[in-house]
Amino acid sequence: MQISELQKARYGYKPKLPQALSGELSNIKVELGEATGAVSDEEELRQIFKKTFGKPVASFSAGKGNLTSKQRNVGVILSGGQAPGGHNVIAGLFDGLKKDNVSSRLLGFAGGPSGLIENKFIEITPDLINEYRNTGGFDMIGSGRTKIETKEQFAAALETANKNKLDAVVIIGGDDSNTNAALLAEYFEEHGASTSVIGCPKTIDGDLKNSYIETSFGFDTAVKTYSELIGNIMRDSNSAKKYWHFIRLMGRAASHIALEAALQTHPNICLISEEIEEKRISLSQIVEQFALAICKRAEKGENFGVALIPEGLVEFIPEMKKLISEINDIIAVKSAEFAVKDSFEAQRDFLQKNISGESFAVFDSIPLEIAKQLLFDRDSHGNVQVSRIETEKLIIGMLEEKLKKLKKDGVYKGSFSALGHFFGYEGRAAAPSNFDADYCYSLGFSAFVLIAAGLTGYISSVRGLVKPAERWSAGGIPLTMMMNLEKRHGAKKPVIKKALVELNGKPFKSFEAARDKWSVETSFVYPGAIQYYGPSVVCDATTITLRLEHEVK
Ligand code: FBP
Repeated sequence: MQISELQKARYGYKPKLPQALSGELSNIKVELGEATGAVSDEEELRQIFKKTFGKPVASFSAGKGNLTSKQRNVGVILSGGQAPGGHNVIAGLFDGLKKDNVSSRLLGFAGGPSGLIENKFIEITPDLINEYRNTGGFDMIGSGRTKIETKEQFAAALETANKNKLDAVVIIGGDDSNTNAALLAEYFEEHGASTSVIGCPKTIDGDLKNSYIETSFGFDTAVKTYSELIGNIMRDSNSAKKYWHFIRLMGRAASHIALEAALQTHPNICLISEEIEEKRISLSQIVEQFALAICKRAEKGENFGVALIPEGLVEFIPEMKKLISEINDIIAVKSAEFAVKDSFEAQRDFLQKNISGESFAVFDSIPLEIAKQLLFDRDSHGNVQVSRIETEKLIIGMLEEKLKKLKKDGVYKGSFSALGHFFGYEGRAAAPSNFDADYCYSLGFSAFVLIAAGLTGYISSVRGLVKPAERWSAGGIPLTMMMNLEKRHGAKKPVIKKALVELNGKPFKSFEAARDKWSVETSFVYPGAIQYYGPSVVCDATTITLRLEHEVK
């Protein structure tokens, strides 16, 4: 592998740790608080998690230490989509383990949770970890979306843990993977295993957050990368003054990425899926909103602009949501029958017979390419893969029709040339910002401290993130504390509650207050590339979302 000069320089970056974790291990004191509850459905959850429900919140401080020091074998798993900083979580965990006992071993399970089930791993050595410090991607050990759900899979995971004499398994993942971590912790306890399970909050989508998890790692870097690209497009658009750019941004369900990118760059339009759902705005109303802004700008002679569209939008537009849910259900129930429909026409006939007339009319009204994308393979949870649905093209197509009509009616006199973009994968594996490099390293180190404190069923929690890293506070919270019951495939299941954009939260309110101005005036901001070296105010800044949600005035 050829290594760039920047990457070589980044190998030398020393991630910052909260003060409580930066001294001798013998000076780390773990304190346990009161017993905890859950988001809701406490009684049912208590029955499901008989051994692990209700544990106390753990916090770390500098003082007379109470960690157990010994040689340990620990396994680590990267689960789900890539997020910048994953390698630093592993580095923090590795350094904690080795600082305690150089003979401790860290096994990286290959390709996600399936590595644990199939006992496939590589041992993480000092040379290997040094090659990946402060780098993006998950390529050191790979990732995957396998869910540990069958009895056989749980038993195989236990067998791997026993065979390798694992003291702990650390699962680095999003809401689903951490739900899985909670179930695994319970299973290990139930079977008298001496392996603990610790989670770490990962996902660029930013939807794994609550009062103890201020942000998931990777969000900061991914959104800064997208904002740089959006800013570049804005500058191009403002130079040539001839294109409207429609940019779809990743975020499978929540619109946190689109909202933060809007706060960073001030686009003419940014849709927020949660608002579309709450106000029950239809697809044609969305197109009307777009057309209005385009007409107003055209009146000022500005036939260009930039619009941001969250990836998950289609599932939040009421009529599309209904259509997708009916398609998901019928494909799940009649999977064998659907699988043999080998042409779009055959699939369309199948839908006509099996979904409501209302939803079929919606299906038939959308452009053919998009209709085909709605029928692509489902993910492992039976959901449509929104990253493969080109919503920006859907909106551009409908807008072209609408503007043609408005022109005919003499309402619109401008010219409309549109370009579509999708920013997703290019931000997920970016080299972590200083914030993510520090945050991830601290999360990994905290995971080690939770293990050394003999805890299981916890997620690593680092807080106070708008302060300098040295003043962050670290600890762990019980995974069950973030849970409730939700309906999945017809049955109620314990899950970690997804944090969507709150319409009364400060980030949305701040966007709402500015968006009318942005829609007509050219108010673009060009954030530029992530800076690793230079003044702290530039290099260590967090996201605007974090600042608005947590900054103490
Ligand atoms: P995680 O929730 O696993 O972090 O992944 C999120 C995400 O990056 C979404 O933004 C996107 O919709 C999805 O992954 C794409 O999935 P895949 O990697 O399977 O194409």
